[in-house]
Amino acid sequence: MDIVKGVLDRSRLAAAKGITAVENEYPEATGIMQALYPHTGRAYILGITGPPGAGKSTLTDKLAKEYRKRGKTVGIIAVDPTSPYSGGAILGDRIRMMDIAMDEGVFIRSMATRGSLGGLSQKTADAVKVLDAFGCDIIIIETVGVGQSEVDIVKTADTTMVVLVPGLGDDIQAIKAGILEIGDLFTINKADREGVEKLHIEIEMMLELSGNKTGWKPPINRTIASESEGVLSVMDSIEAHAKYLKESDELKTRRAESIKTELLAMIAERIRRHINKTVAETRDFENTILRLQQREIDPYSIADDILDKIIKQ
Ligand SMILES: Nc1nc2c(ncn2[C@@H]2O[C@H](COP(=O)(O)OP(=O)(O)OP(=O)(O)O)[C@@H](O)[C@H]2O)c(=O)[nH]1
Ligand SMILES: [Mg+2]
Repeated sequence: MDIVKGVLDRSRLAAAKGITAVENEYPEATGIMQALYPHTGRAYILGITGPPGAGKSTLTDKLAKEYRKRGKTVGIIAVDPTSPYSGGAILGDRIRMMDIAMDEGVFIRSMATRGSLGGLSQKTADAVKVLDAFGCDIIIIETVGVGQSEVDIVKTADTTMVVLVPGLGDDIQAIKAGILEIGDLFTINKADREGVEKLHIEIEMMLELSGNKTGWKPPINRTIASESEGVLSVMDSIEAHAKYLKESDELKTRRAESIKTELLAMIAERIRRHINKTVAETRDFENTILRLQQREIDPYSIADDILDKIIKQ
C-alpha cells in the first residue's frame, strides 16, 4: 500500500504502518517521512511525564476524552520504558487504561525503547509527525520521567506536564531535576492520598528556586485521575499555556529550537553511521587499536587524523 497517500487520506492502517516503518527503521521510512514532512506542524503536542505509576496514562485517557468532547481528534504515543523501574507490566497497563481505544477519533500507539535509547527520541518525533500528517489535532506523548532520553522526548512537545504523586517523601529530589525544569504545568495526581499539601509546597519552592525568567508561571493542579477529578482544571491550564505560547511568540521560538535540535541530531547520527562504516569496521582500525594498546601512538592525534581524513573525502 502507499503509506504516504494512506496517511494523508486518514487511513488508520497506513498511519500504523508508517509508525512501524519508523520504529523498525525499514528502508522506506526515510522516504515516507520526507513526503509527510510538508504536511506536519499543525497538531498541538502535549508531553506528559513523571515517575512510574503516577497516573500518567489514566490522566492521558481522561484528557483525551475531554478533547474528544470538544471535537478534537487525539493521537497518543506512549513510550514504553524498558527501565528497571517499571519492568514489563507496563504494556498491559497501557492497553487497559485506554477505554477510549475504540474511538475512531483517537489513535493510540506504544513505542518500545528496546535498548535503542539514542534513536528513540528521533523515532518518537517521527511517530508524532506521522500522526500530525494523519490529522490528529492533539498529540499526547507519555513518557516515564526517569532518564535523559525521556527529557529529550518531551522536549519536542509544545506544552509539557509533569505529573507527581504525594507520598514520594523527599523523593522529589530523586526525580531527575531535568524533568522538573521542563514542566510548564504540574499536576499532583492521587490527591486522594496524604501529603498533597507538602508536595504542593515542595513544587512551589522548587519553582521559586529555579528562578522563572519567562512570563509564564507553571500552575500546580491537583487531580484524582481515576475519578476524573480535577481534569477540567488541567485542561484549562493546558489551554492557558497554549494561549500564552501563541501570544508571546514563544511557540515559534520553541518549535524552531526543537527543529534545530532534531536536525543537529540527525546530522550527528548520519556522521556516526558513516564513521562506523568507513572507520570502525575496518581492518585498519583494528590495527590502530592494537597500536594504541601498546602505547605506540596516542588517541588524541589519531582522532584528529581520522577526522581530517573524513573531511577531506
Ligand atoms: N488512588 C488513586 N489511584 C490512581 C489515581 N490515578 C491513577 N491511579 C491508579 O494508579 C495506577 C497507575 O496508573 P497509570 O495511569 O497506569 O500510571 P502511569 O503513570 O501511566 O504508569 P506507568 O506508565 O507505568 O509509569 C493505576 O492502578 C491507576 O488506576 C488517583 O488519582 N488516585
Ligand atoms: Mg502509563
